[in-house]
Amino acid sequence: MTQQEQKDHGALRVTATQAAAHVDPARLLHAIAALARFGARDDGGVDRPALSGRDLDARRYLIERAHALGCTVTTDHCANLFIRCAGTEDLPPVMTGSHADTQPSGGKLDGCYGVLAGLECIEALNDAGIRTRRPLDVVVWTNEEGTRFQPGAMGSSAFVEPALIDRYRAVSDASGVTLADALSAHSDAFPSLATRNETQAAHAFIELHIEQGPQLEIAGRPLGIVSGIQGVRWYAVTCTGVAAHAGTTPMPARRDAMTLAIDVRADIDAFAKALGQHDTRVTFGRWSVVPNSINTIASSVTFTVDFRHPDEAVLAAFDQQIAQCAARPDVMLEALFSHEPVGFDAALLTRLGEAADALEAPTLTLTSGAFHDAMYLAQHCPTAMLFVPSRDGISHNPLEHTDDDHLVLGTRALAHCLATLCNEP
Ligand code: HGY
Ligand code: MN
Ligand code: MN
Repeated sequence: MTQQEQKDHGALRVTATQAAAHVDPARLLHAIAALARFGARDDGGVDRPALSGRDLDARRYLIERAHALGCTVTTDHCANLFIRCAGTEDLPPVMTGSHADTQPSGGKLDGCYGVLAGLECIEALNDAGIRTRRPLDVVVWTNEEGTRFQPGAMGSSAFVEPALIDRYRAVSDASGVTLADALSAHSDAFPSLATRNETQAAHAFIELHIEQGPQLEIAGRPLGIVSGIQGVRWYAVTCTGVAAHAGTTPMPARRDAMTLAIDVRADIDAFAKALGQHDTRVTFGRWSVVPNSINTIASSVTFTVDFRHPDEAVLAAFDQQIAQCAARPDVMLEALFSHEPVGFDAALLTRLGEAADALEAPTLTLTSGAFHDAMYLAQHCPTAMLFVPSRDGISHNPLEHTDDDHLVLGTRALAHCLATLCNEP
């Protein structure tokens, strides 16, 4: 390194350290509690479906907070929110952020923590009087969870592959509301939001998220450097039978859709575990039964399959086997979502490691079991993720919890990394 480069490098580190030091724990924790009020459940969890009224209220809170920070807010064709802290130069932005929609019985942190930590980093930069060269965008990606509208990660995927939006707009939720309806309700709620007109790819995307698993806690490490995300497959299986009276219909005369569904589920469970061995994650999370009456034999049963694995070949074999398994009378298979395993950018992982070192925080390098918007952003620009521990590895559950000092440490590491990236040439 030349003398000047060494001087610049030193100045960058000082700025990054100052940004990290100005993260305000009370302000961060207050924001987490405030956002959790939108869709708060009695059991301490959060139920905030994507683009629901509660989600629009939460977005209003985030937009108001962004404007109070001196940021501009724009949106796009999938209602992603881009909260921009201006840079001193017209350079491609650094992006951070996550999602604000939750599971029906979700926690306060999944996605929300990454959005609020991003806003906290902007506030810390302001408090430290730091103006960065590059703009910093904190993004709220729409419908990451995919529970209201399938597939998941709609906002980030429609950002990197704009043509997807046409298919997405036709998707409807359980009550028949289409994404197109929900998007126009969003435009009606925020008529003055300008459309993002950024043409250049971002300089980098860093997503801070809770691990949602037990690895960091078991290893006793407060920060996780996430090297990649395992692959995912979502399917819906519909089994058809004939509705009939539960009391009068002899067993041999029945065509019970539930009996067929339980049989198909057992086959899928068996080959998923055989294919993926120890790394298999297979879940049959949502069931819908028609007519769903205690004394009528089911005429139709639809259940979902969520399969995850780090190996692309296993995922491809699963696709083949589930198609074979469904090729039988009265069974219909629908593919809902598919993403291959993703590896993150090595240089960004180094930056995250430097941030952790600067904060003297031990780290663990791991692969994410959950998918995240970062899996799509990796197509758009250099991308990486940072994790903090989840107590007992619990998530997608009102008991989801991360210790305050870990939440603060993760935000300080994010601030350090963003300040560095935003001042890179
Ligand atoms: O399902 C997932 O992995 C994410 O939490 N939505
Ligand atoms: Mn998430
Ligand atoms: Mn989630």
